[in-house]
Amino acid sequence: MLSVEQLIELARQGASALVEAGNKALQDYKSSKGDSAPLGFAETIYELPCHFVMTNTPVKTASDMPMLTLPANADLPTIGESTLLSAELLLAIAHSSGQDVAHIPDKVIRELGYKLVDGTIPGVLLLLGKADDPLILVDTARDAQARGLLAFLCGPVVRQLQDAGVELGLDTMLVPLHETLLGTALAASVAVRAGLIFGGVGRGERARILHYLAERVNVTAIHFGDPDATTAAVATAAWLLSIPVVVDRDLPAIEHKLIPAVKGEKLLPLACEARGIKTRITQVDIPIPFGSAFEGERVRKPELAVETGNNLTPSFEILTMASLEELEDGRITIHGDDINGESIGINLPFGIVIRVGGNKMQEDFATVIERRLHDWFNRAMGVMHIGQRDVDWLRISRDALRAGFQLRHLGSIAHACIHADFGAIVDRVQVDIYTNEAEVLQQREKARRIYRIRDERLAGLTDEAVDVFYSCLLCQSFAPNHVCIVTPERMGLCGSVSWLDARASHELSPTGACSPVERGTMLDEIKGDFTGVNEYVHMASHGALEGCTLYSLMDRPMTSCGCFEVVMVLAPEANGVVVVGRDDTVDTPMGMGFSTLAGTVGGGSQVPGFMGIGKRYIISRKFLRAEDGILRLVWMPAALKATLQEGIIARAAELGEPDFLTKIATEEDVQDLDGLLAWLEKVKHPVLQLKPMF
Ligand code: SF4
Ligand code: NI
Ligand code: CU1
Repeated sequence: MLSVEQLIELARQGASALVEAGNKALQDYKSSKGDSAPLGFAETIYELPCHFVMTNTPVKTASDMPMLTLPANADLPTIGESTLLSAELLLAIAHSSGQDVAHIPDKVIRELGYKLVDGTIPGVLLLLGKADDPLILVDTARDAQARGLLAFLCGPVVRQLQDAGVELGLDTMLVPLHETLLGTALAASVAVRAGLIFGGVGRGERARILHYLAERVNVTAIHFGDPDATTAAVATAAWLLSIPVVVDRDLPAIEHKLIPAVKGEKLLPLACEARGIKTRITQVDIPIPFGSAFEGERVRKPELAVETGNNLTPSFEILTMASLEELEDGRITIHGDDINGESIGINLPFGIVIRVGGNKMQEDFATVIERRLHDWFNRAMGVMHIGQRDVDWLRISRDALRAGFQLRHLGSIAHACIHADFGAIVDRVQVDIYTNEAEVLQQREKARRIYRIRDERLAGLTDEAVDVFYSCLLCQSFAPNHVCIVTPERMGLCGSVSWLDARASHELSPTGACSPVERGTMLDEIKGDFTGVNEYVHMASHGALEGCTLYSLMDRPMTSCGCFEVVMVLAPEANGVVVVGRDDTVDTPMGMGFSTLAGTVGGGSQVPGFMGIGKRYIISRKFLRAEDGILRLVWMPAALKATLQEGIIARAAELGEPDFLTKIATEEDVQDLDGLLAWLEKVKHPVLQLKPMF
């Protein structure tokens, strides 16, 4: 067995070879492409992210990049850092030379943010090396999926999993990064950007990022196979970032760093335990794999066996509350035929009626639970669910069918998941599934009446109509001082937490992320300035903030953690605001796209003139109320405008501008700021008449 000293010596050799390779590649890149050739990764504003946060040297071009070094007497962290920076440089050069490098864009990290904070993704796993027995590797990967871990793969394991027929990609949460261990730098890049995007860490803040990673980012690693110099060097890089490495070889144990699994233990539980990652598996009695890792998976035409809805057949789903006496827990009834192994290529009418009861259950929570059906159904491998209510749409794959999956299993999924996630308020779950057209149509009429009643209730649910608002502090796990105040007319900036969600979440776990926030005394109605809110925000932000207003962009706006759906910024020259969403690929007239603008506002900071918001807030009556509401909107991407058009027309009409929609410029109308200003004149945009914003 290697001694610790021998391992460190090995790491030193590995790091030294990587440093040399990095420097040589940089030289070659400069001589072939020139000193001013661009160097870096696409779709990130953080250049070479590890380099960005570890050093103070901005890098845009090849000549900006300093030579890498490794002092002769380097200690472990220094060896790790040199390894990390060399690996990142090598990949950046490959990327800048046009090679395919699996770099993860900033916006994907923002998107993952909510899943990381709400525990859907409990941690990140690196699978490295080459497994002796591919079956053990497949088993580990499947286990990781069942636990909802986000797994990054580097080295021969990528090939091994592909050969075993395991589907890889972000959709399945098994993300191949590189065929060598260099890919570890791409995983590190994701981890450090969590700190840059959510944690408010800035360029060159080396000590802060290392502290942040140690405290807040749960990454663990498993290495398969014999270690060589590169492996040892990569391990030191992992340790620098507080990532423990579990190995399947007889190596010396180093506390919190190197954990040999030699007694036949399962690798994954060991790796999770080493980093304190708590995973929870919801046991569902169905014949196909089930886990949050499959949520993003698609069922495409060639694999399709059974389809419901999608305008081909009538379809609906609804969850209602019933009294305990009416319900028999776990009872699932199929009205009509269920599918079976023969049901290839059929379209089926489909309705699912779920009734739940419990002593703490409230009518309002029914919609909260109903909306989760989408996530839960998608967790079954080979089942794809889209939409909700009476525009829901299911696809079931041939593989799932062959494995014995039937519609009644959707009932099993709902039953198990409701108990697991809403056990504190729901005691009994009963499911009825309809597949014959007449009954589906009849039940759908009933469901539609309930949707209507719910919509009316929701429309009446204004900020003034409720006693309390709610906080959401989920994102504090990444953005320590961030506080969302969630009101009926302003949902959390991630777009996933409405006032009803927050209320249900408080009911489920009274000491959890959401608490009631009393208004206190009203200081300013238009701005939404309340003493109770201010006191709460001061306390919950650990004194970082004096408070925040609910409806103003300019005066103490709400903080932004980093997972916002849309960023809104002041365009001073235009006397208005511009919004751009995470999915929008277009640049604003100021020449900056979503990522660049988003980079100015993350980390739980309060920046007047910049704010992250939920998409639907744009069409709320409380949107920007202190600054004349939606009439301040001067530019937005065409796609976002199309999504929200009905709401925009309605809000603007209430403010006396029925034709307002056509006055908001998009990328199709203007290219730059001058173009925007000319446009505003041309369409007689209402901002021309409004008072200056500051
Ligand atoms: Fe994070 Fe706010 Fe969404 Fe809660 S509501 S998850 S704090 S963004
Ligand atoms: Ni039960
Ligand atoms: Cu967030």
